[in-house]
Amino acid sequence: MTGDGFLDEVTTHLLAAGGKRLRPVLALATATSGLGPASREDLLGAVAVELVHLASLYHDDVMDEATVRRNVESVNARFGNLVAIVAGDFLLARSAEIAAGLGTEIAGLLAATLGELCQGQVAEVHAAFQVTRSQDQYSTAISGKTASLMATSCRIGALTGGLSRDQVEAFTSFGRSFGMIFQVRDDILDVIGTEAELGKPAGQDLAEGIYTLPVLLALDNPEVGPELRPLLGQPLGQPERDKARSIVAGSGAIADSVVVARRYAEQAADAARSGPSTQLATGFTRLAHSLVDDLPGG
Ligand code: GRG
Repeated sequence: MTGDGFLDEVTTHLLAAGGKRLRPVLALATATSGLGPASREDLLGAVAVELVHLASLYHDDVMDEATVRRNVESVNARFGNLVAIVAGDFLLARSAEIAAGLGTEIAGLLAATLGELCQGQVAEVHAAFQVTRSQDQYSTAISGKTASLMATSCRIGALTGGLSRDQVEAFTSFGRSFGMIFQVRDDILDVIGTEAELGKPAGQDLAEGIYTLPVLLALDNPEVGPELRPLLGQPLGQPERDKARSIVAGSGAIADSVVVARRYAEQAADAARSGPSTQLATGFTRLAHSLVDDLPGG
């Protein structure tokens, strides 16, 4: 709390709305091998990563002109863009302050991750409406905008938990692969999910010109690419969005994207196995596979 009632209201708006708290869970599970108890340092590391995530949601919703986040009105919709941006900055400042108290390695790591988030986000914006976006460009962008903070969450947990250097590297690698699965899954669901399941309109990425893995795979497919390509490259109205979604969904691109997600899940499981605890390896492996298993053909 800041002592300023308005700033407190804005900065706690999304916190109070919930969220899965996935990044702190990764940090704390890594730090404690899922066995607890967590130390004060473990908890502060977990808070620092969630605050960076939260700040990124504040800024992302301004960029996307979002109206809903975590099933409540988004911060920009409720308080305006200017307040949302500065409140996001405030959350980042709080995270940096906490990280500084955890030492220079963690403070430097979080600052570098913030840079990666921005690079990933800029790469995505830059590629908007480009039907020539490559799968490598896609992977680099999602590694920055999503997987980097998951990797750092595990790494910070490994550091505060006092794991060996080899284990720090192994869990960082687990977090990176886990983040890749998470984003590929999200991108698959954007094509095949319903508004009720997603909590946001389906096909939103397609409509906004963000061509993700399933779309890029469909574009590369000689059977459906020629039908899909002319629809893309511009903002889509509802009928075109539905048509593009159904072309991608009916093309085999979803199954091929699930294969990619499964490959990341195997990498994640390999990394988790090098940790100090079989219990954590089992838990993390299940978590990674659970993101793939309920996808079609997963
Ligand atoms: C100011 C930190 C900062 C970054 C600026 C805006 C930006 C650059 C990056 C955007 C990064 C972003 C929002 C990526 C998407 C990550 C993602 C998968 C969000 C959803 O995560 P969940 O499902 O959300 O874990 P909950 O609500 O459960 O916490």
